[in-house]
Order: sequence, then C-alpha cells, then structure tokens
Amino acid sequence: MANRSNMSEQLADFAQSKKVPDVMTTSQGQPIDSKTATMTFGPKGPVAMQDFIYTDEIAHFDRERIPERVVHAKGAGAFGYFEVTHDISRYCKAKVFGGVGKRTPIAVRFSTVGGESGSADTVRDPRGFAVKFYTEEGNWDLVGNNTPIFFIRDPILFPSFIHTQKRNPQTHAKDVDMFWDFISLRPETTHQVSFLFSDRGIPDGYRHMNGYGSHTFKLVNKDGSAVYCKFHYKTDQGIHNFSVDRAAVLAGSQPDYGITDLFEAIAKGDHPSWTVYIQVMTFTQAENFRWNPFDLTKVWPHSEFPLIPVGRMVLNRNPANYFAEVEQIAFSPAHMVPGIEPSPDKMLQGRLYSYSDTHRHRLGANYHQIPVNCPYATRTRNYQRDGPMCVDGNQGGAPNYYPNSFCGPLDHPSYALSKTTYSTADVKRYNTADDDNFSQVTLFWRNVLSEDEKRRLVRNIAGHLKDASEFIQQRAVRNFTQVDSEYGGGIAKLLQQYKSRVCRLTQGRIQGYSKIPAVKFSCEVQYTFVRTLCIIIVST
Ligand code: HDE
Repeated sequence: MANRSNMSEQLADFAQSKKVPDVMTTSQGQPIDSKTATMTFGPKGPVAMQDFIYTDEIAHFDRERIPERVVHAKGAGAFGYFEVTHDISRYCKAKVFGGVGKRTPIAVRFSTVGGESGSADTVRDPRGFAVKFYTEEGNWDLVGNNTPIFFIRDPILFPSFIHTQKRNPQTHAKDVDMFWDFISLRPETTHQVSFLFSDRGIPDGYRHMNGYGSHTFKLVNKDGSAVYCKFHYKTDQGIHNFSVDRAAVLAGSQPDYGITDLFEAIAKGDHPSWTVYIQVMTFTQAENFRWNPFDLTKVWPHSEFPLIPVGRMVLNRNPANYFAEVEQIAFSPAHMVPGIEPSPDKMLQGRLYSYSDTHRHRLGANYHQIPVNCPYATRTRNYQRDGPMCVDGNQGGAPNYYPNSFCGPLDHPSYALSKTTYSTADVKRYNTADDDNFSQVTLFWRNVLSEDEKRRLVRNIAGHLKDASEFIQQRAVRNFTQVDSEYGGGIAKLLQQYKSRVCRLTQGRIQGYSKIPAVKFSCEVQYTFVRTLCIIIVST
C-alpha cells in the first residue's frame, strides 16, 4: 500500500514469506485444538485445572517482562560490520585491527539514558553508543556515549547522580531541584552539562551523532609496548540536531522517532556508517600532561593528540526480533580482548564491575549463552558450569576442575596484561571535588561555540533551571560564572526575567488568555503555544 513505511509492512512481509501457517503448539510442542476458548465446566465455567493450554500460556505471559536496564532503558539496535581502513598494528595487536580490509561483525545499541523503556526518544539527554565486536579473540565491547566526557569523575557518585535524573521517591515525578542540587554541588559536572544543554543535547535520531569510547584505554602492540588511547566514531551522515520546539512536538507525536528512523534507513538500504579514529598519548606524555589524562570530565585536545583514522563501522541489518537481540544484548566495558586494556581512569574501573553484575541480575548467570551475547567467532572453554538456563551443552564431558590431567583447557602467560607504570601508591579515598573543574569549559565557551550557540545554551539552561529553588539557582549560576562571567551572567539575567515575568503573570496579566479554547487543542499544541509565548516574553 502507498505511503506505508517499511516498519508498518513488517507483518504483511512476514505473511508473504510464510504463505502457509504452521500448526500451533504448546511450549512442549503438543498441537493445540483451540486457542480461543478455555476448557470449562459448562458454558458458564468455572475453568478446569486440566487446561494446560491455558496455564501454559498464562504462566509464560506472567513472566514476559525482565527488569529493564536501570539506565539506558530505551534503545534501538542494529547489526553490521567494522572494517579496518588504516593499519594501527604499531599501537595495538588486537586481531580486530589486523590488516586493512578486515571485517568484524558488530552489534550496536543506541539509547537515551534517564527515561524508562517507554519514554520519548527526542529528549535532552546523552545518548548511549554501545558496540559489540564479535572478534576471533572473544567479544570486545566499547560501551560509550555520544559525548567524549561525562558528568562525574569518581564512580562512587554514579548511583546518586542517576537518582537525580530519575523520579522523586515520594512524588514519582521528575524533580528539577534534585537535578540542579546535585549538579551545582558537584561543579565537575559543568563541562558535560554545558554539552548537554547545547544544540548537541538533542540529536536528530541516532544516525546523525558521533560516538565516543569516552574513557582513556590502553593499547598494547605485539612487542608489549603500550600507549593510552581514546576511541571516536564520526558520523558519515553529518551532525543534525533538533530544536527544542521540534523535539517537544516529536516527543508527543512520534515518541519512537529514534528507533523508527534507524530501522527505516536500514530497511531501505540507506546503511548508516561512522568513521572510526583513535587518539594516542604516550606514557611520558600522560605523566606530563597539564590535565589528568584519566579524568573523564576532560577531553584530549585534538590539536595536541590528532585523530588517527582506523576504520569504518556500517549498520546494514535490523534486528530480526527486538527482545531477543536488543533487549537481551549485554554490553560490558570489562569485555576486552588481548591488546586492549583498561587505563587507571576511576570511572572506567568503576564500570568494569557494574555491567556484568547487572546482567546477572537482569538476564541470569548464563547471560553469555544468549545467542546475541555469545562470542560466536571463537569458543568458550573454561571451568564454569551449570547455573540457571544453561543451554549450550555445558561443555560436555570436559573436566570441570583445574589443574587436571585430562586435557582440559589451559591458561597461557602470553595473554598477561601489559606492565603499567602505576604500581605503588597509598590506598585511600582521594577527593577529586576541587580538581580543575572549569578550564576546559572556558575553552568550550570561548573557542568552540558561536554567538548563536552561546545564546541557545544560556536560554536552554535558564529555561530548565528556572524551576529549581532559588538558592540552587544561585549556586548553579556561581559555577557557570567561574567558566566565564558572560556565561553565568547571561543565565542569571534570564532567570531574573523569568522571575519578574512569572510574578506579573501570576498577578493576573495573563487573564486575557483564559479565553483560549484549550480543550480544542492537544496537550502537545498547548505546551508548544505556552512555551513559545514564554520565549517571546523573555526575549522582549
Ligand atoms: Fe553505564 N551502565 N555506567 N555508562 N552505560 C549501564 O549496564 C554504570 C557510564 C553506558 O545499550 C548499565 O547493561 C556505572 C559512562 C551505556 O545495553 C549499568 C557508571 C558511559 C549503557 C551501568 C556508568 C556509560 C550503559 C545499565 C559509572 C559512557 C547502555 C544496564 C561508574 C562512557 C548499554 C546495563 C546498552 C548501561 C553502570 C557510567 C555508557 C548499571 C556504574 C561514563 C551506553 O551497569
């Protein structure tokens, strides 16, 4: 039918490919005589306990939902390949980079962070950018975001930070005070908050944004020499972002915009791609660098650490089943392969534990046996056995203890991690709150943003911050002022204007608008109208 998207035709396509329906069965494969009537004592019931067709169906239905991801719950997935275009073997021995032209299958999941699994795609939020490389040395996951930096630099703050993005425990509503209270009390968030409230805070779908491994990693070559490294994916589709107003309309009318846009592009053969780069820093440079190179709130300037091209990532297959391949996919920064190692970055170290832990809770101890998580380009051979949902043959008759004399799999010293320069130090809690929180944000404000972008950034922050308590607003403004007095001053001025306008409006000047026939408009149109009105009022 004309004007129907590929997504809308999915069921028709299935029917077309099937032609003749199969015989319906229970979960045990027994044929079913009727799926439209329970077995009852007489036409009015009650239902017979012997109706296995009913209990089989309901018991499974009762268990359909698994816990959603505590963060990054709403997402879109796709599959494709990574192709090496430039040789980086002088830095890294990982086979995934082994030779120009080499292709490795990949799975990708893009996501928003704070919202639930049913939330809108066009919200202001970082976007998750997680890639699983199915290499012959095991799976390598690069679990990044669309930003090269993050809000905090110590992982112990992460649960609190996330709570401030979620719902107030009493009201179950999002709470502006929670968000800005935390943000203003932890000034290291200023860099990422400035990125988040800039134009790039609301990307147009998932195809038009860059991705970043964000952390500093370590690359090791075949001689055992190591360098520090950062990973970048630059979109070949170009960066496109949504205006605040367009995003708000789409959040109401097309909440699945990001999922749909990606699916449709791939379905019609318009395969999105990204060019992959690394930045490299030697150990000596790291020791002398003017910023802590392992601080996730900071970037490595491209002028000093230029982007080195590595390859290309292409997405050319949609999931055959969302739950099986996207909801159940399990990424972890701890899934590394020989040649790619963690750096001392505290945030990375904090993540190495968390992901597999959440997978064991969300998917079970044998989550690695779920096909999309299986390291299918190699084989899993070890001494782990049993556990819930063990479905892969449980390694047959091989010995389940080590060492053994019966040809069980062997470990090998050649896979030891490379030597690190950081060997001894006092073990204690080092408070990083007063590390340099502002100097890179000042560079961002002064050297990266145009005058228009600055204006929009200030307006976006003030438009959100205006609903927080006044003492929190003042603390936040003090932080932005430390970046640049023009930045903090601009926000303060808008907040003041909001305050005086709201006072006047609440004193009755909006009475004339009470004649608006609100019931005739959808909430979304009403919202856009009131918002536009506020912007006009504030900018006059
Ligand atoms: Fe995550 N994060 N995170 N995160 N994260 C999760 O793992 C966590 C952080 C990121 O599409 C969870 O499987 C901690 C930075 C992505 O499946 C959880 C810390 C970056 C995804 C978790 C961070 C990310 C997650 C929830 C601070 C970018 C979605 C479900 C120490 C560099 C992956 C899950 C997907 C998901 C923990 C910070 C990216 C709870 C403890 C920084 C893209 O384990």
